[in-house]
Amino acid sequence: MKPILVINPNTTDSMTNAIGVAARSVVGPGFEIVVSQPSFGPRSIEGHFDEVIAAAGVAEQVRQYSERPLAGVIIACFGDPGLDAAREATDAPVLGIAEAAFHAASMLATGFSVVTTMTRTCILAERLVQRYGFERHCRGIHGTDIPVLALESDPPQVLNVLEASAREALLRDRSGAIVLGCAGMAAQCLALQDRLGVPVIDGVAVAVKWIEALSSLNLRTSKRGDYADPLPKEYVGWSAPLGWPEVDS
Ligand code: 2AL
Repeated sequence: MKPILVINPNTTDSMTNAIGVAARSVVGPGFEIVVSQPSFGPRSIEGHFDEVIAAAGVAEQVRQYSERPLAGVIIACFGDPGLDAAREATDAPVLGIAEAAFHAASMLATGFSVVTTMTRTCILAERLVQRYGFERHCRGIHGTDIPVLALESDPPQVLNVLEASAREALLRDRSGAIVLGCAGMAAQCLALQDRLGVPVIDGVAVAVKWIEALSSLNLRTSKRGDYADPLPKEYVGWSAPLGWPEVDS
């Protein structure tokens, strides 16, 4: 069984477990899902400060698993924190769930809308849309003002709020698909798709499938150029174990 490491960049155990359930519900034969979360950092990621600390947590987890023969790594938070750093730290393919979802949505509709959690997190998704070059496909990003950790507390009510926001987004943006803007929304994906009658994309599920495809084609992260291993150097303080040692050849 080839392991796919799914990192929840926040430190809420129940959300890590839920992400594991979502990933295992779609994983194909020959692959297994291994879930992890950082040993430090915010319980949820809802802004720039949270995201910076969470990115270091993602680096910690990739570093911890870097000796294992992974089929791939998934960063299961919609800000894709630490994505480039993770690609330096392993040659396994690494996908962020926002990146994976944008690619899938752009293949299923000419325009998509993102429905996310707190309105203040919309800027994080907006910047990813720009960074990945999806400005011509993403027609709007909509905050529901549901806090990340409240997604688990009342699923039927969350589904109603997501449905209302998605219906407005489809109309206002003239979109053909909805991207879920938080890993904690994975459990709502199929029910929402049934209600809306348009593709609803959960980045956790599509990232698992992209990783299976890349791994089956024996495609790994390029180690030529800027995704080469981090330069060996000493790190100090709490980050000391993350330093890349000199390898004797
Ligand atoms: C997220 C997410 O996916 N996990 C988390 O803690 N925050 N995204 C978001 N837009 O709130």
